[in-house]
Amino acid sequence: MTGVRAIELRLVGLPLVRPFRTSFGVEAEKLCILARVETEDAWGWGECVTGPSPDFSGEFNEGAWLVIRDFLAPALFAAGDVPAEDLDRVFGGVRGNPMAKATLVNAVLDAELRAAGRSLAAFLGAERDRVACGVSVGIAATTGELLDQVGGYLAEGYRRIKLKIEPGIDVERVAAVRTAYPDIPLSVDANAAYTLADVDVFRALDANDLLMAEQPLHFEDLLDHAKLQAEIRTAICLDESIRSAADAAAALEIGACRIVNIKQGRVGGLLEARRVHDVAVARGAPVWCGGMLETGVGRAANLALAALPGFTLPGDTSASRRYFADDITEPFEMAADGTMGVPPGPGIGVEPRPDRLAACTLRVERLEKE
Ligand code: SMG
Ligand code: MG
Repeated sequence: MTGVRAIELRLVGLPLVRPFRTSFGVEAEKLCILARVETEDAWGWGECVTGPSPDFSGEFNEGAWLVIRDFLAPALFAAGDVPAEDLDRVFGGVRGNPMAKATLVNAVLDAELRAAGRSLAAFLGAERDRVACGVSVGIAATTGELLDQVGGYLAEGYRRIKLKIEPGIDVERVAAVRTAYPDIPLSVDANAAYTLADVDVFRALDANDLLMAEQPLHFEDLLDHAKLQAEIRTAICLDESIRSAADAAAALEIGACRIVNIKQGRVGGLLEARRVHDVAVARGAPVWCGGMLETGVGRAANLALAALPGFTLPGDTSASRRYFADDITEPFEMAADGTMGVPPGPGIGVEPRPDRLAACTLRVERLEKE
């Protein structure tokens, strides 16, 4: 491949079909950055998983835009003809900012694979052409509403239900869903809303035969997670705490979790995501593919990743329509058996539809190699 000669950054906005409430806030609209890199041979797409505010992580859209424009893009242009595998080194002078880095790593990888006519799934080492899908259910206004939503998703075929929880909206809600559906694979996600003082909440949740409790405590506190894991039967899964393969190794080593949620955007891109997978597999820990309400661009990348052999649990790889009435790409649809096909085409296998891209774009900036 030849080097990247231009990058088009684009802020896009899409309404969500229903507001998504987590322990840190409510989102009614999807706002994110899409990057398109151009080389002599091809172009490639990357979606940034940041949102409008630094809540899920310290990164956010406007910050990521500046990090890409002022630091990562100049480094990429200066690097010349380098494969995506070398971008860790190229971006090594920029600390942190894995979500901004992932945007370009994934876009360059997509361009490389399109030029080579190879699918992302094949490149990553996928062993399946369909993946099992779960769904993440936001905090509902009432238990009745929650049960309605869960019932609807189960009727669509979702193979695992994840309930968002927060202090005060937890044990009773989860028990109500478990009572209504005694046999479904069920998990909870706290998005770091609890402390060790809440151990009794997690002991009570133990009665619900949960697959896992995701990110119960502070995102920087592996030790407290290890202490909590020692006190409860339910497996802890870490999400926000895992920003790299090194984090995953540390967390598994000290018993801070037994399961890892892999979000390629959170760990700096698809290549580091594969390393997180490898670390977990080597330690016998199951992994699954997380989601950040991605448009079809990011969803396609997630599906390829979720097809790796260590992804043994259903991911937050839901159908486009769980979030968007009209996605930017052709919509991803889930079959009635709760599985979704992995795109077989070159690179991520999909691209934004020009009319939808134009309709969703709020701002564009073109960066060119001098
Ligand atoms: O893409 O279906 C999805 C979202 C799944 O719950 C989901 N993601 O903590 O795992 C998580 C949340 C973070 C999203 S809020 C920005
Ligand atoms: Mg999570």
